[in-house]
Amino acid sequence: MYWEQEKECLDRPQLQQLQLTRLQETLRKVGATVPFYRNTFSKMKLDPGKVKSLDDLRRLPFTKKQDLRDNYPYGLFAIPLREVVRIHSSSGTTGMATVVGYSKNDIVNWSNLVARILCGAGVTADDMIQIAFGYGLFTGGFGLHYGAERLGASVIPISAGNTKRQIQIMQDFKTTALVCTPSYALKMADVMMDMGINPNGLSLRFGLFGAEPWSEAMRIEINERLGIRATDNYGLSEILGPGVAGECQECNGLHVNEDHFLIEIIDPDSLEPVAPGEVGELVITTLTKEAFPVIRYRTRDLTRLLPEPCPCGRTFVRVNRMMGRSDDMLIIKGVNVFPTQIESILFDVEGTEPHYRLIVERENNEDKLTVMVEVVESIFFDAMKKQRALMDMIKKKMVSELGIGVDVKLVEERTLERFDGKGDRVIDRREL
Ligand code: DLL
Repeated sequence: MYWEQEKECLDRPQLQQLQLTRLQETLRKVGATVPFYRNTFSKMKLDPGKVKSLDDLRRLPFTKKQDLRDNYPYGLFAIPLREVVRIHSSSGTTGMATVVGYSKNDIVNWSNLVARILCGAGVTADDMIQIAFGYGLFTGGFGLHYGAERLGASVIPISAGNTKRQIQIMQDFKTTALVCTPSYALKMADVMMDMGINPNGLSLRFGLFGAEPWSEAMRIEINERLGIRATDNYGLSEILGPGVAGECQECNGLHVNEDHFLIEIIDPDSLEPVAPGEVGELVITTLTKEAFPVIRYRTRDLTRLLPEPCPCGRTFVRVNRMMGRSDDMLIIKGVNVFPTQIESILFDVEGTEPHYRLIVERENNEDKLTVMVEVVESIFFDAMKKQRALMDMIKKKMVSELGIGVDVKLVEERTLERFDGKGDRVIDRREL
């Protein structure tokens, strides 16, 4: 099922030609209208008019989050404010907020791209979509909302939070597709249990989850508990919001909307491209954005290309689910560890619940990682022996799969805080 088959299945040479034309146009525009780009190009003695192939992209400068902050709020806009019809802003969890804008045409493209992702995931105009992302400056709520309407589906714009009401509405309004963060989907599954509602009795069939990293193990958990098929979709405010990439029904990597975005995967240290299939930082250049075009944006998100053709027939390249952001990477005793790796290990252990926290401390100049994980009631109240066996098993798995020793603390079900939006499972006390 395609939303725009003629585009999503373009053959490579045609797609590359389209990308090149759009890249040239974008460079011409930012060179003419955005002082930041004009100055950077001239400092590097770069004539954007001389970009004649997609490979020339590598000569262009990167744009970083700091550049957006330095130009707060409107310095990087490429059109006059009076032509801007929407403003969004990133949450600013890692520092000062950044501001992005959209022209009328940008909103049309954005809606189309999100509709594409919904359609790729199997959602149709017949679906009833409950959007449990926050509506507001965050791009999740409005982005998915416009995309769902564009598809012709029915939208329930409930926004995030008030979980019992979400579930009541899901039941009464016969929601077929749930849109939120994977963390919130897990919380909903818990609350459903508390309310005595069997998810199999609901009309729910699809879950479209994104806005934060999650593991394959978490997908399986959500699918089983909610009786749905969960797909992953990715995006970021600086580039568009949701709509940059999404999984098709193969559920094996996210197709990048390559007619609108040019991607590279680079080594974050050398800034050179990694070998195809190697993990690196995703870098994105927008090809059609009018209000807020960005050249070679360093997302900090780590992934790898899946270069094999997808059985679905789309030719847009797939990237593997994000491992996390480079800022999320924990360095424990010199070993690099991503929270999603720990999540995968924990979710595979019988007797644990899919809720955990990672606490990093420094004791006697040594890093110490404590994994707090909820366990099922039968184990928590069971003999010490069983608890000890479970703790030992988790420790052993961590050593063999990650190469680090960890402390494990088993906690009672429902003791760790749940999340309505993006989850935050790491407490790093080392800098305190
Ligand atoms: O989270 C946009 C979005 C909304 C995407 C709804 C998908 C669905 P920001 O708040 O700017 O925008 O955060 C962007 O979130 O750089 C990633 O680190 C992370 N992220 C987003 N989607 C995924 C995903 C929205 N599917 C930042 N997997 C990005 C992993 C994700 N991380």
